[in-house]
Amino acid sequence: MNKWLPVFLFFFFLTFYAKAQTVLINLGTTVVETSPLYTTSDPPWEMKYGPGDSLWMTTKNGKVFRIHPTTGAATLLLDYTANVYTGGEAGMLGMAFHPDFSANPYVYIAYTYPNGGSNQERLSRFTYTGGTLTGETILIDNIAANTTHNGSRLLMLADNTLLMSTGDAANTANPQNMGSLNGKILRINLDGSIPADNPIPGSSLYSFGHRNPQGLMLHSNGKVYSTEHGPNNNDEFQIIEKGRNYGWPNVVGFCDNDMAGETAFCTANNVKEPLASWNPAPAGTWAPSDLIWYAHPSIPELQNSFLVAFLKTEKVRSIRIDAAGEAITSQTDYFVNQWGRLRDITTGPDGSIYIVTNVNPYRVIKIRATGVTPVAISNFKAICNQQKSVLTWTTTTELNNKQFLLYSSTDGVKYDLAATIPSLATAGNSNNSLAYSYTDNTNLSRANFYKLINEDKDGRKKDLGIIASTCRTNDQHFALLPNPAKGQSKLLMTGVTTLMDVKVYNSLGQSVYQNRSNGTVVLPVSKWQPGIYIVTVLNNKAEIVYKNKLVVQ
Ligand SMILES: [Ca+2]
Ligand SMILES: [Ca+2]
Ligand SMILES: [Ca+2]
Repeated sequence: MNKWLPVFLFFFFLTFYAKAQTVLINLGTTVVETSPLYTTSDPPWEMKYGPGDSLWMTTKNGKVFRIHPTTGAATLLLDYTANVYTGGEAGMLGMAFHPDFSANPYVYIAYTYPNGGSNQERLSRFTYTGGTLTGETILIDNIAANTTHNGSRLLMLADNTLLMSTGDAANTANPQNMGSLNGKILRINLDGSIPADNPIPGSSLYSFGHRNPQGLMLHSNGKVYSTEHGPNNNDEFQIIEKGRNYGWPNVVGFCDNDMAGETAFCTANNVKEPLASWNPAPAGTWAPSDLIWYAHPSIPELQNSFLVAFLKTEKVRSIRIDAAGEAITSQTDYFVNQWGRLRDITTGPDGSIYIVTNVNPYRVIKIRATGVTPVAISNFKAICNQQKSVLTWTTTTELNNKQFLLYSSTDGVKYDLAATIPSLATAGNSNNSLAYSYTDNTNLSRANFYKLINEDKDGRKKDLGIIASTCRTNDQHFALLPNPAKGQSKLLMTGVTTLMDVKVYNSLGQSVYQNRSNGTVVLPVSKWQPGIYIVTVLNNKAEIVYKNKLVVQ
């Protein structure tokens, strides 16, 4: 059973801003500015917003950089390129910081290294001092490494223990083998010792049955969430619990027998199922890398959701969960095919989001909310010119705009579409003021109301306001109420001093009613067949001063 809710793919448009390479993207009600902060030929792997209000980044070839989150200035803190094994997906990978960094300036790093004829992975602690990382202390060693499936995400927990994910190192015998450190999530104290409350005394094993988890995050609800690469299907999003079996290689995704024997194995081993198991059609994987929880209000479209960066599908998925944090309520994709493969994602205290790409030249992309409204207008006005309403407005910005919908109403309550006015902006995008004018050719001798709505190219609509135009002849005002009418309708005349001829015609042009009045005329609608009638009022020069359709039901 596929448990996840439908995915809503949004198509985003771009427009180039004055600043080179800065791209504005309309997420709905929020326009974000995206710009490359840092570009490098060193392939980034882990990026975290960390101590010193900086971005800290490992690169697969064995370097650690600190990057200024505004200027993009980068400082090389560690060059371990001579010590790191970088075959395939291996290299310098996950990183975490001591929670009390000012007192204990420790940076924890997982990397793979050549060891005789084989390749292995370790977790080490470095000390940040004088702008460099020095004094390596090995905390866990001799984890099998391979060109694929090296896990290596690090996550600091609130109880000052550290989680490290390990992959199966392309050996499916590892994850269910309690004697192997591979295909696991490991948990240690910050000095490398084994926490007393680990599930197996004296062992760093925390959970097992993993294939290649490369996303780990701690939610404020206390739960640890993880993404994991599936084989050629069933990428997973799940909650990591102490001592649980996550099924690999006997189970992929849910315990649903899409691979033979899953339910029996799940029952026998108390397998923890994922919250989502992604199976793109017709077949394949999306390849999730790391994930964060985005709580900042500056981008409401993303606020209070997980953001997962994907490699193969080149997108960020926003995942919302229920109050208990145990079920997914919605999933929406953003930034699809915007920057190529995405290796990691992090966020800073001001709500900026940083993404590292997995395409050379590798880039750190900064995403932040702007004050820009997707479509903003000023000076929405209506005047009456020769009994016709002339509406004008000016756009101050247009992003992804398709058209304006102009609705008309005689009473300010019921509105009907009067016109669609296409955007004047090239491709719907403009940062210049554009002037719009529209004349309603309806002959008016009364007040009329107009509502303006903008519709963008993705079908999103935004109400831009309501305005009234007043067309009166000598301050005379006429109204038919109700209209449509059943049984009775009144013609109201105000400001009329001289007697007027009131004439009503049916749809064949035959006169059905005639009267002379300068006040209220009760029309004998109950005597008329249902249909459309024309009500006219003529002054003493036989000029039509009012003409309107009356619908009799
Ligand atoms: Ca990360
Ligand atoms: Ca699993
Ligand atoms: Ca399954």
